[in-house]
Amino acid sequence: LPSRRLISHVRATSNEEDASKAAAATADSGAPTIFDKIINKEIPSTIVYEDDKVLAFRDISPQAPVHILVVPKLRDGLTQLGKAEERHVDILGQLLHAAKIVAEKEGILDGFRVVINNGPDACQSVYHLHLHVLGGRQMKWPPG
Ligand code: TR5
Repeated sequence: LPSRRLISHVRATSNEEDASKAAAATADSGAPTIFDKIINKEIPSTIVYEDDKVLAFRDISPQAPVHILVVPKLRDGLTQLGKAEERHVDILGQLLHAAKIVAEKEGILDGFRVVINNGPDACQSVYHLHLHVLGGRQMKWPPG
């Protein structure tokens, strides 16, 4: 037991934030997510862009001055990118196009990053496919 405690201590101090995110990351259960409520407007969000297929809203915990999530309104099995199939090709393109529209609206076309976290090892926490659009500051490379 003491050694187990030591290991968790080492992890926490090497990168506390990553470790807590990884610990909070869950597997894909296919259960409805909080994004359904945001899409249905049962929970308020700051919407930046909307069309019949896509919704873009500000992340509640922004990691950059601009941090917007772009989601398909209909999840259709796309809990994560790793579940993408041929039938999703159109919506995948629409999501990327919406990311560009969002970047343009936010005035960050000179430099922005689009991120998809896929699965527990990438710290995915919400199992409804979403693109993170990040910008408004110098982005670092490589991402962690
Ligand atoms: O970790 P992944 O890639 O799955 O990204 C999920 C993102 O959803 C995180 O960046 C969270 O900060 C964000 N998130 C989580 C909630 C939430 C949200 N963004 C806007 N509004 C939110 N509400 C109302 N509730 C959340 N639980």
